[in-house]
Amino acid sequence: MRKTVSAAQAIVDSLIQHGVDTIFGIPGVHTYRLFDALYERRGEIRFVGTRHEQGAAYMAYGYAKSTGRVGVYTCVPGPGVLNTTAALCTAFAANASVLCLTSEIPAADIGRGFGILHELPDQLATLRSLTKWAERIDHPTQAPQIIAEAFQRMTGGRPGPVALECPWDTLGVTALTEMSARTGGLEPPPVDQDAVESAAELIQNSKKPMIMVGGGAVDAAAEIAQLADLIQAPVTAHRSGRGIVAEDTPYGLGLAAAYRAWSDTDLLIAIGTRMELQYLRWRKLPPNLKIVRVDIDPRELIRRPCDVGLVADAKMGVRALNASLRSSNVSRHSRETELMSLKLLARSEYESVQPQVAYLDAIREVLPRDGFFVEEICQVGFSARFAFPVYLPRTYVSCGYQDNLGFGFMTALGVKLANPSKVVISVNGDGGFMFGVQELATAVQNQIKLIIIVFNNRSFGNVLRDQKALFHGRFIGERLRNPDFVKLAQSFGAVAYRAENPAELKSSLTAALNDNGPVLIEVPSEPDSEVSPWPFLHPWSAGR
Ligand SMILES: Cc1ncc(C[n+]2csc(CCOP(=O)(O)OP(=O)(O)O)c2C)c(N)n1
Repeated sequence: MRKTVSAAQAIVDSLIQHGVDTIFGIPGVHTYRLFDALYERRGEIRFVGTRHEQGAAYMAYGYAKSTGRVGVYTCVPGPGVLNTTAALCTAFAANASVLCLTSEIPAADIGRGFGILHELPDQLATLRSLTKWAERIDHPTQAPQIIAEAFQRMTGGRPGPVALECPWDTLGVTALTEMSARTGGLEPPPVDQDAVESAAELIQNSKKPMIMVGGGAVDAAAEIAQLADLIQAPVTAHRSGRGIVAEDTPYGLGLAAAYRAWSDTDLLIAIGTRMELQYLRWRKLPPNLKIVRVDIDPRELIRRPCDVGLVADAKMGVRALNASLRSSNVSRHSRETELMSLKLLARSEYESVQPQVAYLDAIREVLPRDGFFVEEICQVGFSARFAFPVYLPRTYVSCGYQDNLGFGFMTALGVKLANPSKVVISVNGDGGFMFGVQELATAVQNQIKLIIIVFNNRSFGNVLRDQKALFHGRFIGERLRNPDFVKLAQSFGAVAYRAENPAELKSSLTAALNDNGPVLIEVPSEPDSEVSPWPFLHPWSAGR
């Protein structure tokens, strides 16, 4: 359909055509036209205003990461864009389809250094260095096609963030525009049957295979469960792949239990994962280990070579592998008893990581199976990576390898907005929570029923412990003087509780399920009162 529209109208129309129902952000003079176009379509696309651009970008990240759909935010150019870069690099790290929609100085002035409001030397180059793809929309007639391409790039192949900028004046330029653009995802690569047969052969020759799944495998849960059953292999994950196989079933192995099986493993089947856990954390590869990889991103097979590499969508690749194994009647003895006892052994080992494990148990008892847990860079968050069982794909939301302090609370708001009928719990340290504390206002204003736990040890606890252990107590920059978190949350208009121990946390969480709007629960403790979770995350450095 052709219409005379402004670039701003064409952009908003294209977003709606691609199914976008929510956009996070903050307006400014460069984007007024865009906001006016959003106002015209306010019945079809919801705008959620935030108190800082980083909040908008993290919310878009949480929206994308928890659903697999595209999360969209908008901000002014220059400082506005730069305020979102930690979230953009997180989206890149964790393969999330996030669209950054921004503006520019007037088109004819770009790159000329006049010193115009919010000017950067080369914003497009900056955005290109942080995303999978970035482009400028120079005219309304280009908007539908460029947005279609943006969606294709965000969701096709390995997902990732994309940025688009449309200059301040261009947003208001009108032209007769073809509104329907060619859309559609990228075709997945064809599955190479020869590679499938070679992988199947390695699998048949293995005695103790292990399957490692990452974020690239979240949509292949059924196929992976079949593979695990066929070859009696445990399935483990580090962060984004958690819950693909439920961790309360014999074959879903948390990383602490999986580490116990690692030295005997003779074949690693890595599906949609960088294998960061094995290469950077476990480090020591078992002698004679063979590796089969299934990955849609061919560059992965170059980064970390393997014995057989299958460039494929996880679902299609594993389905082909299963068919090949079935046709050769592979059959294995059950490893259920062995795997269940590994789980018990691991639990008895990490039981010592207190009080985090007791708090995580309390959260798990209250959070429904399909509820979301958003971790943080804090003692409870780190411990959750091995001590908080996950049951469904996408329900454990992490920031991938960036480990950027403060991402959690803001991300969790986006998770809750995208999954309004599900319970969402965000765990935070006092340090990380204060990175996004202003978004309590967004939570209250939009009645976002998120449960926020703040574990307040009055310190950057991880730094404190490191300085004590590695620098003989030469403490610097580790102590935090905090507000009263309960009063602070109440002053924003949120419900707030204080819980002094795991039992109190459990009852506060139970109460929170029935409260309206956001709830903050503060859990106070003394500095340096947590047992280190690191021996379970970096066992090589702890000599394990
Ligand atoms: C963006 C960013 N800044 C700094 C750090 C370094 N860092 C890692 S953990 C940590 C302390 C976290 O403190 P808090 O949130 O209070 O959690 P705790 O460790 O006390 O449980 C810091 C400063 C980081 N990972 N990311």
